[in-house]
Amino acid sequence: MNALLNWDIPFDRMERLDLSGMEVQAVEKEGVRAWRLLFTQRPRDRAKAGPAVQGARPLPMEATEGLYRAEGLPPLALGEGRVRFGGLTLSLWGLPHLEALPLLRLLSDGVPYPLLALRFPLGAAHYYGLGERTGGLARRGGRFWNFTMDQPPRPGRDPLYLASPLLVRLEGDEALGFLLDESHPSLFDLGHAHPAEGRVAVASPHLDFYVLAGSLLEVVRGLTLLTGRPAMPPLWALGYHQCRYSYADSQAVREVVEAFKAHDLPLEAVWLDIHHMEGYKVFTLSPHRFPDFRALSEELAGEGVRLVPIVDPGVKVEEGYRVFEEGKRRGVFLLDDRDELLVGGVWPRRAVWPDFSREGPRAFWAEEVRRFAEENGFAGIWNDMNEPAVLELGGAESPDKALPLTARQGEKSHLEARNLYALGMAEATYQGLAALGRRPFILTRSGFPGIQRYAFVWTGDNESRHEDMALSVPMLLSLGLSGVPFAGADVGGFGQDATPELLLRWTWLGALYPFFRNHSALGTRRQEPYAFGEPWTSRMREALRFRYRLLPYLYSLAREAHEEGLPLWRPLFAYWPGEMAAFREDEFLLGEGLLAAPLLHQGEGVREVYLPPGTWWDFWAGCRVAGPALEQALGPLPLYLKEGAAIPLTEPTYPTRTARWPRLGFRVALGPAIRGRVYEDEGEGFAPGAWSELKGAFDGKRLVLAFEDRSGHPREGVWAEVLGVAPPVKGQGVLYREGRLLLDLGPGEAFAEWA
Ligand code: MIG
Repeated sequence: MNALLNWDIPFDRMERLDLSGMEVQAVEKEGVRAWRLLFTQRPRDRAKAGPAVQGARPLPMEATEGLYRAEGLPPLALGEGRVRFGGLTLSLWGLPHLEALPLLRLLSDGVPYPLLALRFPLGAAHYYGLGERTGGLARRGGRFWNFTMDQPPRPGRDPLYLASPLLVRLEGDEALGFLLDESHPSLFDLGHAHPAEGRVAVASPHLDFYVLAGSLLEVVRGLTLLTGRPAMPPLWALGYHQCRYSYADSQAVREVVEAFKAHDLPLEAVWLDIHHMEGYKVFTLSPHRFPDFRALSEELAGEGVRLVPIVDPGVKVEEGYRVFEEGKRRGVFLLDDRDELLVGGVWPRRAVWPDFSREGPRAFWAEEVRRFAEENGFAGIWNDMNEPAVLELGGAESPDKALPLTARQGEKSHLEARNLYALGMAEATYQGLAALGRRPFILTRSGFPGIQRYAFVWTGDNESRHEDMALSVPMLLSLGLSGVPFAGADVGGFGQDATPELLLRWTWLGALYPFFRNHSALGTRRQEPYAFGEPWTSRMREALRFRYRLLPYLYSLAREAHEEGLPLWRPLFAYWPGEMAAFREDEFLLGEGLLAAPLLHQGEGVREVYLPPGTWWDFWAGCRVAGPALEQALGPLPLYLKEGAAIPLTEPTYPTRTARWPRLGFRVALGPAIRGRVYEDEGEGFAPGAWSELKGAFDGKRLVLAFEDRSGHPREGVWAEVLGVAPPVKGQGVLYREGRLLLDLGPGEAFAEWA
């Protein structure tokens, strides 16, 4: 283990620090307001900005006798060695130089306190966030490191690939958001060392901390806007993806594409794992396995199928290999503490790592990405091993598969810059892809707050087990609460052999993942949706087609994430914080209107579903349930619509072309006020799109619906569909068939009346 992570931070040997050195600022970004507390021990850090928060501007504030006020923010009080804000009391602590690990002493410029900490009473609050973690959503009682590490999500493991020093505290219906904007390794201890106390420690000479207040979703939205809005993905990113370690040659890729076609299964992209390269050299293609690459990608493009290659950061050390030679000449690679190239072992054996913390190396990488994608027709890039992970150093295994923390990244040490490695790599990759004039699509394993500006995240090497499928629910919810709305777990499981039952369940759940990709490891049983033959293939097709029906809704939620920073998946307690049962972690809301209760356990045919207060409509059967209630639901994917919700759906067509749906069908759940909306655009590129809106009302007898179409494109039909109602006695634009009421919204309005 890395000495740093294995070190029990000696909280009891810390000294309480006087807060006179603490700088308080009120800041604003895109309408979000927060207090910023900045403690620095080196004058140069006073000008510090970021790494996650960029472009926040100071707000005018008043400070009298330690009381700070700024418009739109609850006041903050600083005094008696404490900071008080919205019911929270923080104190500041420092670990004296001599008490710290030699490594920290070495790398912290001899400041008096190379490790700083905040402490606060946990109170009766719930704690959420901290990104990708195992063990569920609730963080209380645990301790969590922020140190990017190539560690698969297994029970009890921490940290994992992505660092996220971002926490949400929820008490009643009031939330506080905390963002520790420091890339140095940090620890959030939420009642582990002491049951009543929260401790945030960072191995850094400065501590930069943001706090904001609001409802849970306001705070999440605020944290996301502070760290940057999620990029708007192209439509195809939300379709179905097929991956394997590895589809190792042209033949294998063609077979997959043909099988999807033959079985009438939708497919957006085939992913190329490390075997596409020549000798594991990034930005190369094996001439033996892919002799006709351009022809292959053009042929697939004709079928609406894209290719996404893996690009790892480790660059092979080899004379005559352009990326290595050119990179070396331009000084882009990480250096060791003696200023020599840092060489380590990863797939290509001897490799070096670009220093993405600097502008020059990012520009170099962006250029490689642009060329590689352009020449070969790649639609996106998949970044793996970007913690960065190293398998061997100096003939031995490196602790935690990490590079030495003393390695140099320009002015910074790897200790400081490590957690930002994937963020810098994604930024560079984004620039490279953006140069092609399309919306960049990147998938990353590692990250830091802000990663959502550039990339989707997947949760790494899970296994083909029901437990791993179930774990993906709180993991994705937590990523969403931590500002990363676009995420997915490997559907079917990466390691171990999938069974058809597991794959089917996971494919239904995956149909709701913000990112939907089936992936499996070298040597495991094949698990494409057709791999198990009938009747499985047909059942998988149903799940995949459901995903495609849902695309207008998913795409609209993606737009909402982009515009407002709200996650696609939301825990029930975001809306019902006063309900105990809303804290369960095996259900979630997709947007605001659709509640999902996936079947997550082996052999389970029926499950219990908690429905919060209000009226709910079974999405499939159309029956009405009055909440709060515990329902027994049957598979394959229990879903409920909230009263008044109107969810835009379409007919499943693939390959996807544009996010303009000539045929739209809103699934409507009756309620006094009905609201739905759909966002449409080209699904690609940068031309503006439009929100169209459905509004209506139901008073128990009369249902009126109006559709305002702002899309500007021709429609073949816009319908609203209501399940579980009796035939109406009167109406306009209505059709009734087998318990389903259809209202034709083509003319703009329709109504139905019952006696
Ligand atoms: O150590 O590229 O998480 O998705 O297939 C294995 C091979 C390296 C780890 C990734 C996985 C990928 C695999 N990679």
